[in-house]
Amino acid sequence: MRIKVINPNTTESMTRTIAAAARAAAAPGTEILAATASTGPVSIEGHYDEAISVIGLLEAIREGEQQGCDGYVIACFGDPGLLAAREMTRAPVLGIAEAAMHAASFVATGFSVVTTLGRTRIIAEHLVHAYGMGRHCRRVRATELAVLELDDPASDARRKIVNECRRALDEDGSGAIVLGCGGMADLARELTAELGVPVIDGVGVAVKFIEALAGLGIGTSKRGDFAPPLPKFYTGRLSDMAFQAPGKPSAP
Ligand code: 2AL
Repeated sequence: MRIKVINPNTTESMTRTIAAAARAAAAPGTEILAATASTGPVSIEGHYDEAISVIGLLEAIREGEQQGCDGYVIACFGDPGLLAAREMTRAPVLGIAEAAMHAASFVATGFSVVTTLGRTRIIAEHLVHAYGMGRHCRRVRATELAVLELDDPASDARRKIVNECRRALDEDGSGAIVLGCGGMADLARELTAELGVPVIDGVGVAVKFIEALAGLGIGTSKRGDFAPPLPKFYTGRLSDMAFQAPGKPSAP
């Protein structure tokens, strides 16, 4: 099985962290293709960043369809472009926020999300509601760390994340923690041991969920809104983003 794990920001070192977490989770027969968005912001910390990052993400999905991928993981906690990506493929596509929240709901009656900036906390709160996770998520907490601080070994990021996780356990009544950034993917196992509760990274669980879905032959429905994008011309700078159904000749 071949799973493509896409970092929608353009920071290669963060893709390496994400790829290592994906490979650590993958079954022996699973090949992980790790990809970095070819265009867009170096970190995704708001709605504007997300909107621009989706172009590189969708290009990586398009390439993945040529690479014979059996599933895709969107490795940014805002799950940017998730629904658009699902239109492009029959393979399952999971975002790390939805995967981590669902996993947390299986192992605790309540969880807290520990994320980066206050503004991304608000985005994560939107996702909690979009995914129907309001009954399970006790609170979304911000560490006020910038995404690229997670990628800087000299930063104080780990200590700040651990402290926020401890506050979540003390104050929120949560039984599990969801790590709210792709750049935190390397912390899940050691923080689980340190804190004594499940600390969940969405990259690892998304890989396992894709293995389960694809292994059972379950793909993205092509009925309704996840049907392939309608054939049409796109104009201007993004004209080459017009969707080409597999096997169809290109437009003149
Ligand atoms: C993210 C993430 O996971 N990667 C990125 O660039 N921004 N989202 C976040 N909440 O920090």
